[in-house]
Amino acid sequence: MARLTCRTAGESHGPASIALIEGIPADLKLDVSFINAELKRRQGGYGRGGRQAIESDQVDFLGGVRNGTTTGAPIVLQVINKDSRLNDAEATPPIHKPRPGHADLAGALKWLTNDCRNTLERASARETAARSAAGAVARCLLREFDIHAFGFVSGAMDVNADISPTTETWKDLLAARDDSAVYCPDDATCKAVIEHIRNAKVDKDTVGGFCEVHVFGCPPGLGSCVAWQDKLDSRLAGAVMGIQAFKAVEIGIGKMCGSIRGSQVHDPIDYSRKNASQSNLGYDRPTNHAGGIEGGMTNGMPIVVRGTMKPIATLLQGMDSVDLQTGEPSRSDYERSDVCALPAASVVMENAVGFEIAAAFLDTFSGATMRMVRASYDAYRESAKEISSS
Ligand code: EPS
Repeated sequence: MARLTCRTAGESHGPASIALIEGIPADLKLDVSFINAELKRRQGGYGRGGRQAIESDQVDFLGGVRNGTTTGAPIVLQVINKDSRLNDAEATPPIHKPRPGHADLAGALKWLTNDCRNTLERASARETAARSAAGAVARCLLREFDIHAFGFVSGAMDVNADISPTTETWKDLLAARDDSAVYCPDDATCKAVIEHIRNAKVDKDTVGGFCEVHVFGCPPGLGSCVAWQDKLDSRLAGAVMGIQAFKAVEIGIGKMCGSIRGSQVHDPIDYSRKNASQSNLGYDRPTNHAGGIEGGMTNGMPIVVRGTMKPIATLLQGMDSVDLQTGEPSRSDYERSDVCALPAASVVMENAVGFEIAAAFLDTFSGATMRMVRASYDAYRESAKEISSS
């Protein structure tokens, strides 16, 4: 079996955003309404610009899925772009004045051109439509094993709330998150984030912020300590850092580890056979500073990933830049954009994290069909029972 992988293709104003997924076993029933609900959520959130009024994202499967069930072949999916105009030169004119913080200048230097259009079309966060759909496909597999990813916005600017959902509380927080204009389950934080976005808009500026994803129900041992490439934290960091505009990723308490002593950082170990869950097998930890990962492997506690998104690079007020045609100073070009896409980014992150967890799950419990994956998982659980009762 090929490792679970995903590649995407497509430009922001091309015909579609596409994903090619390999490694999903046969006979997984896809919950298309769940996938489409994730796409809808990704389009929303306070701070979005005019583009989302044009699009109504829905997933189409072009390969690897028959009657809603995977066949074991590579899956190709697309999300159609209604605002498709890339072959109309007037509607997608050249961009000569790169926006600081966007891929514009680095792309112009890489492909040796003074037109940033091709770069910005591919670098655009429109790509995350396909990536979110791919993540939601992988999460259909995780849900079969009662593994759930829960993502939300935790703050922006001077606000970074400690929301800390637990295995017991996260489902209650879900409704609050989905009712919130910025996908934040904490009302005070939500109001503060909205205020920051509103003020930035008035000032023709942009804001970024903080998102978190918590994963509940993972068995222990996903990932590996034997090769750095297979460490789950390394894979998660790569996946989250690969989301447009993300500048930092932390697992558990993250960089705070450097500020406090070992006795305060590390999570003590308890054992109680009667409290065993599918995740912890009875080994409980009163704290979860490690974010559910030790030695690159899940340790039975919920996985906690934190991401920081920079402010969007397209500023209505522009920024100091240079006209690549003349070399003269100029304000950067303005393309229609969002003031803040942080809520959307939390949805992308939830699905990107879900995808990596599914990849690590299938590395451990592999099989050509869902039945084989289930058998492998059940065999592990049976053996685990013997170990903990011996
Ligand atoms: C983006 C610019 C905007 C965003 C886009 C990302 O698009 P447009 O130039 O068409 O207004 O809306 O994000 C999406 C289209 C999306 O679906 O998330 C950019 O430059 O990165």
